[in-house]
Parts: sequence; C-alpha cells; structure tokens
Amino acid sequence: MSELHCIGCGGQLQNTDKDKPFYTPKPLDQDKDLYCMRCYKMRHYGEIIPSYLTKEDYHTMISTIPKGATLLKVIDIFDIEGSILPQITNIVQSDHLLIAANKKDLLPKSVKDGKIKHRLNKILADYGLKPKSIHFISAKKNQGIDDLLDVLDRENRDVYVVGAANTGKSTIINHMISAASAHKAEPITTFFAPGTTQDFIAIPFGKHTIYDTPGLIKQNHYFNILDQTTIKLLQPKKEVKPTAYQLQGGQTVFMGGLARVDFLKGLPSTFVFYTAQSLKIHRTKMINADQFYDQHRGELLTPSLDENTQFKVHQYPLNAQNKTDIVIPGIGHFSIQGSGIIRLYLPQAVKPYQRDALI
Ligand SMILES: Nc1nc2c(ncn2[C@@H]2O[C@H](COP(=O)(O)OP(=O)(O)OP(=O)(O)O)[C@@H](O)[C@H]2O)c(=O)[nH]1
Ligand SMILES: [Mg+2]
Repeated sequence: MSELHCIGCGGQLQNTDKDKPFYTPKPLDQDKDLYCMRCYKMRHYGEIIPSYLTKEDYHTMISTIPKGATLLKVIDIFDIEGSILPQITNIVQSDHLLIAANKKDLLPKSVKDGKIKHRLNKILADYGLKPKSIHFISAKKNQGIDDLLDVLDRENRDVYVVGAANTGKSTIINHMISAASAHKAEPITTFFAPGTTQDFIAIPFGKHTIYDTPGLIKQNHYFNILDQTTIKLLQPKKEVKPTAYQLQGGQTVFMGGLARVDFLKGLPSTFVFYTAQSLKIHRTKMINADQFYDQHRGELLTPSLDENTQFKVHQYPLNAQNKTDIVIPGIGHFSIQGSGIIRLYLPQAVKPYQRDALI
C-alpha cells in the first residue's frame, strides 16, 4: 500500500482497483500532487459520490486528535444547533477550543454581529461548550480568514479544523493555504453536499500544522433524503431575504413540496421565512391543504418528496411573549411571535427544532 494521499480529500491512494476507494489511474509518484477518482469526478463533473466513512470510522479518526492541540470548530450559521456536535468535544477534550461561525454572508445584512454572538454564546453554553473565542467568517467571501490566521498563529500549537460535514472547513483551509503561500488555488476538494473530506489533510503552518478533518454527517437532515439537484437548490447562494406572511389560524403554508406548516389556531401572526430564494412558499386554507398537496405536488409545490414519503407531525405551542424560531435542517427556519399552535409535517427522517429567535 502506498503512503500517498489524495490532496483533495486526504484518502490513501491506490492504483490497483478502480472500484475501491481512493483509486487513481496514475503512477503513485511521491513528487506529484495527485487526486483520487472520486475527487476528480466531484471537482470536474460535480458528481455526488457518497462518503466512504462510517460514523465509527469518523469517531475513530477524531479520537486520535491529541489533547494539547487547538480545536477550531466550524459551525454553519444557518444550522447552528445541527452543526454544534457537542460529542466532538467529548471525544477530543481540548482546552483550546475556538469557534468559527461560518457562512456569515447568508445572514441578512441588517443583523448585527453582536446580537448573533450573544445568542451563539448562549447556545454554546447550553451545550456545555466554553470557547476561548468566536469568529464570524465567510469562507466563501474570504472574510475574517486573515484575522483567524492571526489568532491561530498566537495559539502556537497544531490546529485541527473540526465540525459537521458541509460547514465549510475545507473552504476555510483553502483560503488559509492561499493566504500563506503562492500555492495553487483551492487544492482541497470542497463540495455542496456533505461528506467530502475523507481523512486528515496536513497543511504546514509555520512551526506547526493545520489539519483539515472529515465532517460528521448530520442525522435528521433533509440532505440525507434528497437528490443532488434539490440539495443544490436548497442552499442559499447569497444573503437570505426574509419573507413575511401574515397568517391566520386555520391557514396552511407549504414550503415547496417539502414541508407543510399548519397554523392550527391562534391570533393573526407574522411568520418570517429564511430560506433559499428558490424555495417558494404557498399559502392555502388548512381544510383544503390535503387536496392542495395532492393536486400540486411536483408542479406548483416543488421541489417535492417521493409519493411514498412517511410524514411525521410535530406540534409547537406558541407563547406571545417569546419570538421563536422553528428550524428545519437543510431548508432554513421561520420565526413567529404570536400565540396559538403550529403543526409541522415533515418526512420522518428530518427532525426540526425550536429555539428562541436568532434574529
Ligand atoms: N454561502 C457560503 N457557503 C459556503 C461558505 N463556506 C463554505 N461554503 C459552501 O459550503 C459547502 C461545503 O463546503 P466544504 O468546505 O466542502 O465543507 P466541509 O466542512 O469541508 O465539508 P466535509 O468535507 O463534507 O466535512 C460548499 O458548497 C461551499 O462552497 C460560506 O462562507 N458561505
Ligand atoms: Mg471538507
């Protein structure tokens, strides 16, 4: 077996069996930067090829991170709770935890950093996490990366960039690489679907090393049950524009054909949706909702779910004093301030959650 690793995903290369992971048709030449076939297909054809790693592989790998290292944990601002993964810090137990809250470019510009930081600190504390610092960044726009590099430099230790899959770890590291050298742009493979990085990827950083790591694929997330086209469509490309609907008790809203929200009862209230613009919201009367869904699934109500999808109902009582968010991992969230009851219909594989409003 070679000791050569794919520079795109970290997987250990082999050139003997093209049906096995990390195959390359090229000779295993120590002096060349090589990509495996999977990375090649993802980078050039945008083809989704699922991760080879099981959850157990992931845990085994993460547990080898040394205690003394700095952990830079990357959180996706668009699914904070879903990407916190408190178990990582149980496995690794570093005293040097830093948080990069990524994808800041997607938040409405009107939202102040201070407010989000305060909320984020509180959410992290609820999970028992006490980071040394929180950094708001947009890897996509290369914002905040230089400051982060300065902080990592002062840490004066090896750094492991960890977190849930698809939070932007490799995108951050690619920017760090180009900030530090005239290296070829974006050597590490980044991708719109989770499960891209397959092993540690070591990047020299002064006397130390920064490691990219595979992300844990989130459970209970829409991306686990949708096709490539839909996953792409659901990811906001730019700043999310909130869309407000004034709803009355007895009305239903469909988020494309993916989620149904019944405002079961309550005084007229404003629902504000934060999703990709391509996901259209449709309103109807609750008594017509079943028929509306059957009639328009896959046409007006698109993207849509498989006909045989089993739905699960989630019910949320509202409290007029508290503005609340309902987060649907993979789609975004909506906020409501009002009283009454909401009923949410989602595929069984997706688990929503409620929190105090972020914005
Ligand atoms: N809008 C936005 N998208 C981002 C940002 N950073 C990364 N992305 C996108 O998020 C997706 C995932 O990025 P990756 O860097 O591959 O994420 P990862 O955490 O390395 O994922 P795994 O290797 O699967 O664990 C890609 O489509 C990126 O373009 C950001 O700051 N803003
Ligand atoms: Mg990655």
